[in-house]
Amino acid sequence: MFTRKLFYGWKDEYQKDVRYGLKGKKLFEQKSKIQKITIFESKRYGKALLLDNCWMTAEKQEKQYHECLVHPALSSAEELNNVLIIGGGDGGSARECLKYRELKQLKLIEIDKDVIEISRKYLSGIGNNCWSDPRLNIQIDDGIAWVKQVKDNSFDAIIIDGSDPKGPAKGLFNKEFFHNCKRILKSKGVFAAQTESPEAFERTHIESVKVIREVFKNADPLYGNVPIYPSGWWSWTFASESSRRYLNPIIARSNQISKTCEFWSPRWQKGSFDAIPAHLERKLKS
Ligand code: SPD
Repeated sequence: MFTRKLFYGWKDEYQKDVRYGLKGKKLFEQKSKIQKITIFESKRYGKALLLDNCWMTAEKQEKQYHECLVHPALSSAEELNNVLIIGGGDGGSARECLKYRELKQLKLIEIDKDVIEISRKYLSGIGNNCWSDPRLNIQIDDGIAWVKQVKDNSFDAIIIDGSDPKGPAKGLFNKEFFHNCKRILKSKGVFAAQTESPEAFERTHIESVKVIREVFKNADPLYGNVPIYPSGWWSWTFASESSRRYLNPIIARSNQISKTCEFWSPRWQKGSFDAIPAHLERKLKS
């Protein structure tokens, strides 16, 4: 009786003998063709989205994730004519991309149409105006298969905003997929991917960065905090063929964008690329 009362109202993600939870109430749950989709209203971080019981995003901390995934890439790519997002059905990455006035076309490939519909209904503040922006073109498709048939040198930046490497997102972490991304990215373009927690999923993180480094001439991880994700410590990895251009935001662009951000700024980015813990630096070299 006591235990039931104590745990009532909590939603937890379980990973390796640790649980990461928020208090609140479930608003909606549905099984789509692809996965279980849950909307949970948390007391601390507002409405949140879970896929197969794993936290994906929450209204009051999504900027910590989306700004840090998108801006190192879009502030430094040579041009922004054509940008691609794989995943990102909640609209947060699209919203950040569409802040760039010079961006002409944004293609979003999402495997699960229900994630988009449910996010638009329950998490409308995350996608915000992105859904009605004429530059956004949405296609419901499996991004892993879709990239295989895209022509070489098609995109100026590619953002991989998928979920964790299991189920439908497993192939977003493999070498063949990264090779296709490199092939369809222009040589002065920038690739960005979420690469999991260096604490809760250290092995996956290290392996993902290493594989991206085997494929691209230049690639570096960036570390930040997303409190609802396992351990709260998260990573994104940026890559480019021409140089480590993602380290250097183009000033005219970053001045315009950083004013709109809560977390990302060129200064934050510089410090965070530099703040790589010693043990991770060693493991990434070995
Ligand atoms: N463990 C959660 C990893 C989720 C990364 N993508 C989230 C999608 C947010 N747009």
